[in-house]
Amino acid sequence: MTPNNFLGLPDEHSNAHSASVLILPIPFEATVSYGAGTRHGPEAIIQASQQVELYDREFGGEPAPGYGVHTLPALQLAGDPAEAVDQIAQATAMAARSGKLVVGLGGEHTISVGFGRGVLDALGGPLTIVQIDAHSDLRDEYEDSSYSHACIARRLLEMDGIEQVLQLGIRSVCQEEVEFVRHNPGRVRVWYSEQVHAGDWRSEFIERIRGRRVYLTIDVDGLDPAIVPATGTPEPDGLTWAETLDILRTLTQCHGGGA
Ligand SMILES: [Mn+2]
Repeated sequence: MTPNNFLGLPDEHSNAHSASVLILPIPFEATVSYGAGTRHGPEAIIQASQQVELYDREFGGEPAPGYGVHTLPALQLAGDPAEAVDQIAQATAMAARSGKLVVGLGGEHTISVGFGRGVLDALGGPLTIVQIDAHSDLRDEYEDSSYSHACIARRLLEMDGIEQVLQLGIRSVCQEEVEFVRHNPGRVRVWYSEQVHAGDWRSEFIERIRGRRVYLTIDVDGLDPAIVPATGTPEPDGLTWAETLDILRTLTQCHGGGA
């Protein structure tokens, strides 16, 4: 029987002691505004991961068993977003203090506020956020909640130690967000989807991440809904799979460490 962990790895490649990657399932759902089901996300990703070939054509081998990937127990979260964000921050900080690479699986995008705070608590700043998303998430408040999934980049930018947020694949913004970006050019940089399609992001992106520690957050709606239809807030003209991999490759080749 396949072990029920990320990628379905046997104990020798998935025990907490020797693994160099930790998967933290964060099944949070409290502020979704349209389609629902984010609380089932982590378990669905783990189930699907067990169908993936371990052989990676790009690396010419099986990198995951080599690194060792340990799946932590799913967090049991409070329904109140502020309380849940505190719990996520504590669990992330504990995982990040191990020195291993920590990957959080959501859950709605609000989890990134707790995850970012946890990374800062464990490792300190300065930290750059790279956000792949259809939405800027820069509202101060949405549907009476400052912890809404629509506000996560704004909450992250308020934390001491968050140097800048770099957003790629954005298609949907409001007036308030456009003005916020215009007034904070040093701390927020947006590359809209058409700019990524045109290759218009690379040089400045590299310039902004070179040597910096990075927390990468991926909202699945950043990719085109033809690739990831199972999102609560689909927007047309998203990033292709190849563009997304190009961004991830560029990031891993240029940054200076992170989560
Ligand atoms: Mn989004």
